[in-house]
Amino acid sequence: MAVYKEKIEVYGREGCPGSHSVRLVLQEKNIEHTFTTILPTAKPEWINEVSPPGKLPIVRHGAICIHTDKIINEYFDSLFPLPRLVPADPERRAQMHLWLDYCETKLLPKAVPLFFPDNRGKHEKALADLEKLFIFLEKESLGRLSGEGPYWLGAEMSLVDIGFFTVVGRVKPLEAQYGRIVPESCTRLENWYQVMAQRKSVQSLASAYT
Ligand SMILES: N[C@@H](CCC(=O)N[C@@H](CS)C(=O)NCC(=O)O)C(=O)O
Repeated sequence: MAVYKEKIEVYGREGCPGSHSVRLVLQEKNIEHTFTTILPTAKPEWINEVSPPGKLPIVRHGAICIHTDKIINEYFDSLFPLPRLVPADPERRAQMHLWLDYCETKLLPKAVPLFFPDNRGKHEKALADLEKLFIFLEKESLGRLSGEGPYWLGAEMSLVDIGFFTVVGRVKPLEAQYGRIVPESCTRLENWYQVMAQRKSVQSLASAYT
């Protein structure tokens, strides 16, 4: 892994999609970093000082301190441009942002009940909602954007793949428990998942985020 003058410290939590995405980006770019788990019950005061929303992940890079996964990931993409994860083309970049936002605001809240056994009463609704949502993504997102694929925006991987993988990559293994969650008709989504699951970055973090 490449080592840079100023060390990169990531503060987050295993199981947290934002922390997962930041770590995937650093793995993809082969950048040396440390990861420190911050538990909700033991949150140091400095977290609220550097991240006014008090949320994780947070990155310290020398004198710089940044929060919010999308901002952190774009920061790393500007700093360490290879492999490029933010498309150079403005239209592609806009699509990336639109779908990353959809992933965080629409997909993630529907999937969250499945991640917690305490929410058992909500599982049936979550599964029904996810079925509709995956069919929508297959047609309106991957169907329009991925072309010959295999990635969300086509031939090249981008932050949108990483964002969706932090959710879909956690939903798919739950099929062992619930049966099919991604409908059989969603062939693009299934292929995309299989390609992503084979990536070294994904495999190196698998035990912490499934
Ligand atoms: N994508 C957002 C998500 C932030 C978020 O909701 N993080 C959760 C953990 S996954 C959090 O820090 N919640 C408050 C806490 O745990 O104290 C970001 O990166 O800012």
